[in-house]
Amino acid sequence: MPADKKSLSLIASAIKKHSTFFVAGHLKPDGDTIGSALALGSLLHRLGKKAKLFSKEPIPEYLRFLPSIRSITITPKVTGTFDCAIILESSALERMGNLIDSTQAKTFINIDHHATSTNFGHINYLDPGASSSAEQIFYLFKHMKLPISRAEAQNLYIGLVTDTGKFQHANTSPDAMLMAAHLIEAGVKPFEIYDKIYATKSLVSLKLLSLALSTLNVTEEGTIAYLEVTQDMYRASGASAMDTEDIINYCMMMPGIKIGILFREIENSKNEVKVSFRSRNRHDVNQLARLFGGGGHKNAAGCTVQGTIISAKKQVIPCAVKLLLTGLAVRVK
Ligand SMILES: [Mn+2]
Repeated sequence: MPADKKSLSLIASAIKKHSTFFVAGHLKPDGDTIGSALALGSLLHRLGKKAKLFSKEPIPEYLRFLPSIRSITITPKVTGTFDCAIILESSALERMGNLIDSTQAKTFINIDHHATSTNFGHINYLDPGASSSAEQIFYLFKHMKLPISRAEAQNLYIGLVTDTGKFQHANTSPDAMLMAAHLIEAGVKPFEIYDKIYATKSLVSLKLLSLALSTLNVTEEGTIAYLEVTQDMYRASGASAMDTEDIINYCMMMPGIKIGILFREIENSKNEVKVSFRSRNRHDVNQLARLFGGGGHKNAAGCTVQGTIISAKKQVIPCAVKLLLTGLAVRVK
């Protein structure tokens, strides 16, 4: 077990010592934040603790099948005080949505596997080498010598499988795979989880995807792929803007593609185009999006461009070509 034994011992003694607990993960909750919170909540309940789980933002549809999902209270603000607050994968209290402030718990425990984590807690269990916060909670179970129930294993597995991109991302370590083996032994059925999380597309969203893919194109050098979604496609498929989320990822499925771009007409205007970017490695599409008044992260960003899709393409694609050639995001006339 590679985990940081010192932090785990501190957490275990804090859990033993205290009786009321606040547990929450980050805004825009994902499989890892929710799965880890549920497994941790269950650990605390089994030890006879009063633990309350919170999220500022609603649970995404694909996670609502989880058996104990209703134990998470969705609320903009939590009142009252707790002996101990355990915050999962949040770089600071703001990332958790400031559900409570630093006066509302005696002890703050910060559990995070991101490189961006900071030491805001009284106890900080930070492990950028862990695949997921679920992996960290898994080590807490092991450290406290608690056998993992089937429901707990399922929640931890959701965190592991979603954060590793179904065991495909760079964080898929030998330890992550060993953890998966333990969870399967504890009763997880990977094919059931796959169906619940990934076999969830609607017919209309797949019809929209087929229309969008028919516009897929690459630039001459074969390094930029782009496609579009128009109002006509929404009408023909019956889908809506909500169904466009994954479409851009298809750009990145071809070898040699460094930047992917989705041009999307806004549902009620033909004169405004949402542009989403994806990129690989050092190619910084955040800079590209900022050229057009948008932003995001190095490898995923977006902006809105006035005009038609044709004019948006004329403005944006040459800038993307230039970025790849020079590393600079500049307007190209
Ligand atoms: Mn995570």
